[in-house]
Amino acid sequence: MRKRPNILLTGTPGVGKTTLGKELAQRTGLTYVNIGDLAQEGQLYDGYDEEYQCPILDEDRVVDELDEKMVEGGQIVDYHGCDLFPERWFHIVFVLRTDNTQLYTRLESRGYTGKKLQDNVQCEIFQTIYEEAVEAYNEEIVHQLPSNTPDDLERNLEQIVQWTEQWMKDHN
Ligand code: DAT
Repeated sequence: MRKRPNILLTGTPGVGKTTLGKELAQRTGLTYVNIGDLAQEGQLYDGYDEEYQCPILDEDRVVDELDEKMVEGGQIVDYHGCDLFPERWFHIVFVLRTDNTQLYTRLESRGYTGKKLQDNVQCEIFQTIYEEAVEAYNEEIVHQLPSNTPDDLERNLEQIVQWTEQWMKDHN
């Protein structure tokens, strides 16, 4: 069977991971995996976070659930965190970045308010997820992508499609 790469799309909520990931799956034939949806379907939770009013992910069960697919390859994983996954899973990691004002508007229209809204915008300002990514993976495979406009989206898609095609040529 042809070898295919695993790609991690990460970044603060609202930066555009889902939008990019789904379109990328269409264009490459790789499989899009949304960790939030996977956790919900399998109820892969371990308690409830009262402060943020959301269930807490059972990270070990998420990793167990996905491991077989990841070993096979060809997965595009979307999650707003990255240090819970085994380093060996990913061939490349993209951290999407969005300007603060833009992100604020996107999260507000998603219904985020108060502390949840502020903390998420602050997470982007402090580049928390980017730092998490360079700690968790070889810095050489971690790339930041601007994700502010539809032009950014198109450029990111083209770049990742090209990278994927090259990876498949090199590994098959
Ligand atoms: P995430 O999956 O990171 O939470 P999303 O894909 O749901 O983000 O996108 C959040 C919102 O922003 C959604 O309304 C689509 C919009 N969006 C995503 N990428 C964009 C881009 N490059 N330019 C403009 N809007 C974008």
